[in-house]
Amino acid sequence: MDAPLAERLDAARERLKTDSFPAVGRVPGAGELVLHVIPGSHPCATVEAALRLKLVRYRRVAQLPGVSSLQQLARFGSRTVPGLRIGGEHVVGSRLILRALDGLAPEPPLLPSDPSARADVLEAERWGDEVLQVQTRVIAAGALARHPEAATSYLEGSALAGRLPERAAAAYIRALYAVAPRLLGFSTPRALATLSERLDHVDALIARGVLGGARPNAADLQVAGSLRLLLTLDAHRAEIDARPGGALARRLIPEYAGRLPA
Ligand SMILES: N[C@@H](CCC(=O)N[C@@H](CS)C(=O)NCC(=O)O)C(=O)O
Repeated sequence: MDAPLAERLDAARERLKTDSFPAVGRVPGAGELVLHVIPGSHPCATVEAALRLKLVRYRRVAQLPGVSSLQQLARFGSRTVPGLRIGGEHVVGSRLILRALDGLAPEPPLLPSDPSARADVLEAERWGDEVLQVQTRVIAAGALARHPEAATSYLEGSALAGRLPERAAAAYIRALYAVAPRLLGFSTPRALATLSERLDHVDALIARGVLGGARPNAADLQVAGSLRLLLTLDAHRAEIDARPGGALARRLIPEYAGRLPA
């Protein structure tokens, strides 16, 4: 690995540490890029959009929710996806992966060079991860618990498509999402009650020029992942499509498998 790349990645990790960023990661070397995802996962969609933007080739490993947590613990030492393997090195967490990608493939950069614009984008990205992403997960999990039969629609186009009988998949998802929200302390009603406020915040960030510029940044991608997942929910599609945030999400992530009835 060349020195400037190692330095950039070290600097990224230091900054994320002081931001008390929860994910873990190791500085990647060179080699094949393998992205571990759960089909339908919004932070995974964020990372895939970044890889597309940078024209970086990667191999995608699709994992089932639930089982994925154990696979990730074993492979990455951390439960969640997205996880990116670069040669023998591992990076977990959408924000940390985007920092690593900027180190590996600097063009186009996902953070502005102007310090004040950069600070705004990093703060919007943090909010997109810690607030909007979490809330989107709660809303989508609640909808899946009510409509487990729709779960296989999220597998379309992935290596898992057609590999699970529909009824078995529905029973598995029903059981998983009956316990997961409680284990993780999810409250779907609370998440739904403040969704419009969150969408207003996205639109305000677009109006301020932090999001939605001609050159997509890390916060655009983080927010787009969540809004794009919400656009697959019949209950929220119209409200989001009527907003600038909806257009941004569709521009950055044109395709997103899956559909959940209202
Ligand atoms: N903020 C993290 C969150 C990742 C996350 O929670 N991913 C979910 C899928 S959307 C997951 O892997 N959940 C499995 C688990 O919590 O065990 C990121 O952006 O990478």
